[in-house]
Amino acid sequence: MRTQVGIVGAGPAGLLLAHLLHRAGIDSVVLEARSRDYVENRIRAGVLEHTTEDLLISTGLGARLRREGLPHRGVHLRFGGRDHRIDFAALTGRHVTVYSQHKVVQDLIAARCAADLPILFEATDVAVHDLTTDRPRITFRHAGAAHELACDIIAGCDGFHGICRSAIPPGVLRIFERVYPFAWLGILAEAAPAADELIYASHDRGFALLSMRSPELVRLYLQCAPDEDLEAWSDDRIWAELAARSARPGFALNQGPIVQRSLTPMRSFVAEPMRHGRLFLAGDAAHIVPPTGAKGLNLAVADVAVLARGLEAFFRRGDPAGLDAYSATCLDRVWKVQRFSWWMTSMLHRFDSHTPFERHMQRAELDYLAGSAAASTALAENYVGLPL
Ligand code: RFL
Ligand code: PHB
Repeated sequence: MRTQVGIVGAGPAGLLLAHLLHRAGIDSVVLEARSRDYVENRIRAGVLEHTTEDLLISTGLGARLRREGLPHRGVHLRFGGRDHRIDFAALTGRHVTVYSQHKVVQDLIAARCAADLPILFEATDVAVHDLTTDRPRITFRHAGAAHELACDIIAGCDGFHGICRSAIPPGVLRIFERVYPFAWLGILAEAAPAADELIYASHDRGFALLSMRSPELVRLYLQCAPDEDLEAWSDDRIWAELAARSARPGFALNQGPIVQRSLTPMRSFVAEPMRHGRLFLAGDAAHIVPPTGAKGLNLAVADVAVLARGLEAFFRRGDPAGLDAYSATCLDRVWKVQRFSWWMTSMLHRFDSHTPFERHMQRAELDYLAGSAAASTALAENYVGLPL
């Protein structure tokens, strides 16, 4: 088997890259470890930056997004029993769109299948070889047989636990990492959102986030211990804790059946550079942000937008400049987004190690944000997305 770009991973990064390459007339093969059903129903992110939305719409993926995406023109920060709204539209002229990551994945898979392009689910024993030659290879097993895929370029879009980053020899990558001393317990519940925008609540008991997926489905998160036992959380305990942390006079959550629960560890992680020879890392394979800034999916999209441009120049004109600049171009954005995600996380969560002084600093930061148009604008322009 032979292709121009071998793509490992059918998450948003791998699938969108394949889509952008197809539009540029470049062949690719996507290899995915999981089943189609699994990747299409994996509940993850929910907030699209305006640049992500624009890219999806401008490349023909806007039909359902336009119908089902919920435009949000602001978010609420809730602390001290009060709300402060960050008005994205007034401060930046932009909005974000609430649209599930799994729908983005479904839309991309549908487009690839409609064009009859190769995507192999349940590929096992995937391994990458000869990365520093101009004929890198991917070996894998599929439907009971061993295969080899000869490529010009390999895109490692296989997420944080994939094989591509670890195929890079020791000593090449520099790793930067922070692991936070808490996780998020997330639920999906069949209930109407209590407000029409997201609420980020900072409370002495810990952080809570009230998000949504549709007018009938809410996505709610509670800060918890990193090794929290989900069994110890009855539905009643979850609702009581959410209510306590989001309390405000006149506010009540709508409850409904909890249809999914998960535990998300919180980590900031960057591997530099994002390239080794003919292997290019994109998305979570190269970096992880804590979800407080709603950035992971958007960062994956930004990476592959840069990579697709570089690959187009490389294959059309033999011009390697875009590929040579890929890592530095992406990392410039990655570090800004890391800063924002770290800052949101640090400002809004309860840290058991904090001294009373540090708690005052957190509260003063929130008060300053609430009272300053300059500080609110800084949050808003990062949240809606820095320019691509
Ligand atoms: P993915 O989505 O992890 O996809 C990688 C794919 O590679 C496959 N794979 C392999 N395939 C072949 N061979 C192997 N050896 C393989 N190993 C792995 C995997 O099965 C998978 O299909 O990475 P990608 O494409 O880089 O996309 C990144 C995003 O998924 C991630 O950053 C976001 O979900 C993060 N995130 C959020 N991002 C946002 O922009 N906005 C949000 O609101 C937001 N909320 C979240 C989030 C992530 C969360 N969790 C669960 C981590 C909320 C949560 C709770
Ligand atoms: C979500 O809806 O899943 C979501 C929203 C905002 C975040 C993180 C997750 O910051």
